[in-house]
Amino acid sequence: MTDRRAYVTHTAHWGAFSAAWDGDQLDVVPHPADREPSPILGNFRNALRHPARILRPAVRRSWLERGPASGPRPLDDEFVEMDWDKVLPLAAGELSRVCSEHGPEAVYGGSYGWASAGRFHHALSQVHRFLNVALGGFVRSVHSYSAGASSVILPRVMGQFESVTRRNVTWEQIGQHTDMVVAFGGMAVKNSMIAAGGVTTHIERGAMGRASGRGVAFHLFSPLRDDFPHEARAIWHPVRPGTDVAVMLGMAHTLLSENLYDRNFIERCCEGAEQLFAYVLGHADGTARTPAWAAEISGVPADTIAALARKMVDSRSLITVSHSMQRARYGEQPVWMAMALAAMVGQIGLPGGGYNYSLGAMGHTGRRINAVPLPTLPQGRNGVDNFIPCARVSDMLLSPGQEYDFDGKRMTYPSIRLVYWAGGNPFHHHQDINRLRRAFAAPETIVVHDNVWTAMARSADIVFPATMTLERDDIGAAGTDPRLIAMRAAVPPAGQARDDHDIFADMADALGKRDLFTEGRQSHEWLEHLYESTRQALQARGWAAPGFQEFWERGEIELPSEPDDGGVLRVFRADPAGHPMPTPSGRLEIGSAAIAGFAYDDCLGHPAWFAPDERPTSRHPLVVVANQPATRLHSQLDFGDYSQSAKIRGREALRIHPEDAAARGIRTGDVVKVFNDRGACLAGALVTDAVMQGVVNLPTGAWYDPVEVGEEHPLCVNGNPNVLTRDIGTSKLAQGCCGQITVADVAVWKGQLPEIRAYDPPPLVSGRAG
Ligand code: PGD
Repeated sequence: MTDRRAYVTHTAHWGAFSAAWDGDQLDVVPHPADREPSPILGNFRNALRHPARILRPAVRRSWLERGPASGPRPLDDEFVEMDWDKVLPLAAGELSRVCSEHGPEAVYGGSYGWASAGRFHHALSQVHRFLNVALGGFVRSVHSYSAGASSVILPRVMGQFESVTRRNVTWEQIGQHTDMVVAFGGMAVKNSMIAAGGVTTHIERGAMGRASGRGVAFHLFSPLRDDFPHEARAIWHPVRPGTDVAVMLGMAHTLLSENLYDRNFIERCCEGAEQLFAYVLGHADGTARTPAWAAEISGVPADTIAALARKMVDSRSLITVSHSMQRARYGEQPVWMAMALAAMVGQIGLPGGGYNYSLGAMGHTGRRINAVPLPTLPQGRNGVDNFIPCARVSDMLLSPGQEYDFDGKRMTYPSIRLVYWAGGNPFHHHQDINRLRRAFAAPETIVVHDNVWTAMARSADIVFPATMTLERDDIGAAGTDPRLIAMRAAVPPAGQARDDHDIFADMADALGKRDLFTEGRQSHEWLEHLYESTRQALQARGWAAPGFQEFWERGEIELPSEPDDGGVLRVFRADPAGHPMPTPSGRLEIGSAAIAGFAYDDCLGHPAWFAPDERPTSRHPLVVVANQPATRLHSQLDFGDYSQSAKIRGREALRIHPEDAAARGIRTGDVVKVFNDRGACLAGALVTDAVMQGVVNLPTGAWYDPVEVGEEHPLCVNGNPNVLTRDIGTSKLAQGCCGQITVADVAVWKGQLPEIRAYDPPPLVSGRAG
C-alpha cells in the first residue's frame, strides 16, 4: 500500500492535488473534494526528471565569444553550461550595460505567460518586480492572448472586465432559473478545467448535467461538436468559423422586424441602440442583416436563427461568448454584438439570464467570487511609460520607432536592446512563428528563465534553470475557489535549478539592489508575509483565521465567498441612474460615440459584420481552428505522459471531416502536412465528423520543432499551428491576437518521417573550467 504520509498538498492551474515522489516518478492524487479532476494532472508523472529539463545555467556560445548582437539565434545552436557564480555577473553586467547606454526603456520585460500557479513564485510577478526594483522599470505588455479584444471592448461598452465576467451569472443561477443557453463558441470542459491559480473542484460538467436534466436547452454555435461535454446534451449548430456575428445580427433583425425586443430595457439602460438598429435594418447601405443574409454567410439555416431569437425573448435565456471567438480578426465584434443582442432580449442583470462573456471558458467563471484578497507579491513601480499590447511583440522588435493605433491612442514602438523573459513560451503563444524567429534575431541580448528547453529558452543567449512548481514551497489559490492551498515541495530541485526568486535576488545583489528586491526576507518569510494580509481579512470578517504555521500544517484553509447576487449588472438594472455602469454614458453602450470618434476602419461606433480579410481559397481551402488543447495547458508539459498519449505517430492530432479526408486520400493514423504561405507543420490525422466540413482542428501547444526540408520556411515536424496563423491585430482598437483561425490545406506526408527532437536539449558543452 502507498504510504499516504509522503504525500504533500499542491496545486496547478489545472487543479489541486497531493503528490508523492519515489525518486523517479510522481504519484498524483486529485484533491478529495474534486469529483471531476483534470486528466492533465497525469502530465506531472514523468515530468520532473525529463531530459527536457534545464539543469545548469547556460550561455549561447556565439554570445559568449562575440558578445551582444552576435547574430541570429538558430534553435540548434550550441550552449556552454557554466556555474552560477560565472553566469549571474555576466547577465547582471549586460543589464547594466544596456541600461546605462540606452535606459530601461530599451528592456522588454513584458514576458507574457502563465508559468506556475503559486502566488509567490509566479515567474511573471517575480520578473516584473525585479525589473522595476533593479532597473527602475521596463517596457511592459498589457492585456492577454486569452482575452485581448474583450479586455478592451468590454470596459468601453459594458463595465469592468472582472465584474461583468466573474460576478455575473453563476452555475447556481443556471441550475435554478435559466431555460436556454445560447453559447457562441461553446463551453468545452477542457477549458473550464483551467483556472489561473488552480481550483479545488471542477464543477462545470456536473452543473451542465443537472441543468440539462431540469430541461435547460444548451445551444452550441461552433464548428466543433465537442465544444460542450455530452452531459449538456447540447444542440449543435455548426457555424463557419468567424461568422457568429452575422448569426447574432440575423437574430437582432428578427427581434426588430417582429417587434419582439425589449424596448423598455433599451430605453432605460442602453445608449446608441438606434445606430445598430439602422445598420441591422439596412437603412444606410440597403443591406438588411436578415436571418437569410446571416445564413448565407454562416451556414446556419435562416429558420434556426429566427426561431432561436423568438425563443430567447420567450424564456429565461442566457447568451455567452467564449474567449476563442475574439481571438480572431475583428474579435471585438462578437463580444460587443452579443451584449447588444442580450440587451434587446432585455434580461441582462436577471438571475440566470442576459449575457455572461466567457462563462465556461475558464474555471473562474460561473462561481462565487472570494470575499478576501489573495496573497499577492507587490511588483513595485515601473518608471517606463511605454508599453505594447502583448500580441504586438514581433511588430515591436521588427519595427522600432514605427507608429501604430491602439485603443484611441497613437503609440510608437520602442527600440528594444534586451529581452528578459520568465514564465512564458512565445513559440507556443505567438502567431506566425517564422516571423517571430526573425523578430527574436533582432535584440542584442535575450535572457530566459524556464525549467525546460522550450524554443524560447533555445532562442536566449543566457538561460537560467528555474525550479518546477513541485520543487518549492508556495501558496496556491484562485479568486473564485473556496480554498487556500499550502503548496508544499514534493521533489528536490533538478540539477542546479533554482527558484526564480532566488535567481532574481542574486541578480539584484549584483546590481546593488538585493535589499530593495528581497526587503530582507527569505522565500519562506515572504510566504508568511503574503499570507498575513489574507489572514487579517479573514479575521476582520469573523472567519477562522489560523496563523501561518497552522495553515501550513493543515495544508489548506477555507475562504469565504461573496453572495451570488448578480453583481453590478443586477443593481444597475434595478436603478440605472443610481448605479451607473463605468462607461462614458453610464449605460450599456450598444453604440459608442468614443469608438466612433476614433474613426477606425476595422471597428465602427456600433457592432458590425466585417467579412474576413483572410478566407479559404482554391490553394488553401480549409479553415484551421487552432484552439486550446485538451491534454495539457498551452505548451506546458507537452512531453508529459498524458499529452503524449494523445499524439498520433508522435505528433499532434489534426481532426478532419470524413469528406475532406476522402478528397485527399487521408485516413486516421496518417501523418499529414498542414500548410499555407506562412509555414507548414506535420500532424497525425484523425478523421471525425465532430468537425464540420471545410474545417480542420489542430490545437495549440505542441512544441515547435523545425527542420529544414529545402523549402522557404522550415517544417515544424511536431504540429505547432502557430507556424500557420497570422500575426495581425484583431483591430486598431484592441490589437489582440488572431491565433484562433487561419486557412491552409492538408496533404498526406509522403516524405521520410523526420524524428521529433523538440524535447531534447540543445547541444551543450561544459564550461565548468572557464
Ligand atoms: P505556456 O505554455 O503556459 O504558454 O501562452 P503561455 O506562454 O502562457 O508557457 C508557460 C511557460 O512557463 C512554459 O514554458 C513553462 O515551462 C514555463 N514555466 C512554468 N513554470 C515556471 C516557473 O516556475 N518559472 C519559470 N521561469 N518558467 C516556468 C499561453 C497563450 O497562448 C494563451 S493564454 C492563449 S489563450 C493563447 N491561445 C492561443 C490559441 O487559442 N490559438 C493560437 N494559435 N495561439 C494561442 N496562443 C496563446
